[in-house]
Amino acid sequence: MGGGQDPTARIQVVGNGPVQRPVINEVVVEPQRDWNDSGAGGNGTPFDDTPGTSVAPAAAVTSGDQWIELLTVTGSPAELTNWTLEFTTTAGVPSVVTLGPANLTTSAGSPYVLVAAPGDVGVDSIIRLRDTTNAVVDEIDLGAIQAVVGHATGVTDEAVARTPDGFDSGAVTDFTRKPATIRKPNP
Ligand SMILES: [Ca+2]
Ligand SMILES: [Ca+2]
Ligand SMILES: [Ca+2]
Repeated sequence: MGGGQDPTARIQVVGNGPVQRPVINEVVVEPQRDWNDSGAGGNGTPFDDTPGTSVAPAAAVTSGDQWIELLTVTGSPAELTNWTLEFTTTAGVPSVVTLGPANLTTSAGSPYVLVAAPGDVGVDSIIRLRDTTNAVVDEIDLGAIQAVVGHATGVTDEAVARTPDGFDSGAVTDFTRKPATIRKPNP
């Protein structure tokens, strides 16, 4: 927690700051919880706000529990269909995931759209969102962000999240470590 936590400054940023969509809003690439409900204690619906009860380190918490939350305009898969998400895997291999209804998790009435288990995202990867013309719509550099905010140490700092929610000035400092808020506004 640094000087950026001053509540007055935060209110000013919400009112005047750049908010554009879609953006990569929150990322969990060092999962601390069993988001895909592969172990005990979940509700049987993967990647909702009732994960399994296992907490890392645990056999049920793996790269299969990673997720990337996008804040969109419509919340519909149509907005992102045939867009791509690029990242580097933990093995250092470039990976491109083409988005569509099959790999986007949406919630009725919500602009938050989830890419669940995109595939072994390297913890210091650059993540890029490209539209159907291959233009980069958003890009985040986890290595640069984590050089500032550090790596996940537990459930209370599991996520790298835009703060305030959706805020995008292009700076590393748009992101802080937070408890995960999957498919919901960042606190
Ligand atoms: Ca799991
Ligand atoms: Ca669940
Ligand atoms: Ca969130």
